[in-house]
Amino acid sequence: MGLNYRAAVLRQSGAPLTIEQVSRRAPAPGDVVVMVRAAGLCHTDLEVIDGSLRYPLPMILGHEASGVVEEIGSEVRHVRVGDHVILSWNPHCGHCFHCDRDQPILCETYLGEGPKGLHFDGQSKAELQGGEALTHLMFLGAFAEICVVPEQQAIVVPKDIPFDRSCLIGCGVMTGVGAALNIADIKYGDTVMVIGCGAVGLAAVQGARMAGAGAVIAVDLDDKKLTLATTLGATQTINASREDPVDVVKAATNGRGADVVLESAGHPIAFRQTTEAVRVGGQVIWLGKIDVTKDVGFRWGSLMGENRLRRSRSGGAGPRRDFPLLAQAYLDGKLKLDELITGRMPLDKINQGFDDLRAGKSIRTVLEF
Ligand code: CXF
Ligand code: ZN
Repeated sequence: MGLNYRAAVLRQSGAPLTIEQVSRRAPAPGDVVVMVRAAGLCHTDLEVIDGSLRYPLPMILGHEASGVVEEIGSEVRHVRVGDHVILSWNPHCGHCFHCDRDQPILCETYLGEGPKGLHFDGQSKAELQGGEALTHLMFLGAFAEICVVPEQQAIVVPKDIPFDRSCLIGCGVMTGVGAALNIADIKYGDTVMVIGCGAVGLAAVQGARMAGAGAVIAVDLDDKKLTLATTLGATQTINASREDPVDVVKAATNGRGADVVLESAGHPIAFRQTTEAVRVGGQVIWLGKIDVTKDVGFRWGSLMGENRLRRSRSGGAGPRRDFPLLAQAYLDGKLKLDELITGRMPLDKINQGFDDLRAGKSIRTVLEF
């Protein structure tokens, strides 16, 4: 493909994305040009569309994607033309305070530069007809036929995993599975509770089983999502509109509570339930998000049990280590991804896909290119 291609552009928050003809700029020596083949619609994109996450516009969103490498810059070493890659949304400089302490997710350089929507080199990699620069979400901007990304954000995976499945590993699946495998310390036979069965929660259910949990108790308000949780390995489900999840988990554990509670609902009530439902000495991992200016209330006594409380935004992802492992787990039948895809659509239907996500109708809608 040449320099011109189609992209979904956010020109104004609150307004629909517009499908536009855009062009890419020359890749830097460390860049990789990727032909995007599939991209998932994630809540974080929706937050930008709806305006609760603000970036300079016009912007190309999309940060959960996979594709084929079409071209590489002269300094690229780990990626070759023709490779199949999953895009990583965690650019990091490798030499700041937090990178030096093995916390690339907190990279200070990215936290400074990311909000500008330009790459570390200060460049935009795409422009509108007429030459106006576009910004890119998380240095990606994957709701486009082509994406120019730094080498570190193009992670090579086996060629036999289909793109519509591999793209999910880039965000939602990595966060959920990683919370169980990388963040929580799940012991064989543990009781793990997962609150919220969207894409991240359903991945967390699977991660808990992969980690050796004996019981996985899934909580949601939607019976369809709970049925899916059972398909993916939950041993018990709770519809929180009918039963109190804290009571049910206590009843299932001789009154103690769950060894590990993974939260992926992103609701103040769910956050509060985590510390009520965990046993003393247990672990709570918060994955969900609410408006960062809002408060969450906990009963002080629920925090007295020597619990480990941890927030994770990425499931402790080490993309070059974890993305190929998860792709292989899919190929080996140990990680289910097909079940997470509730819709497939072309780029020009993207606004419909986000309407479904906003209405809670979808787990993951995947754009296919
Ligand atoms: C999110 C996780 C929370 C911080 C912003 C990015 N990841 C992707 O959706
Ligand atoms: Zn995401």
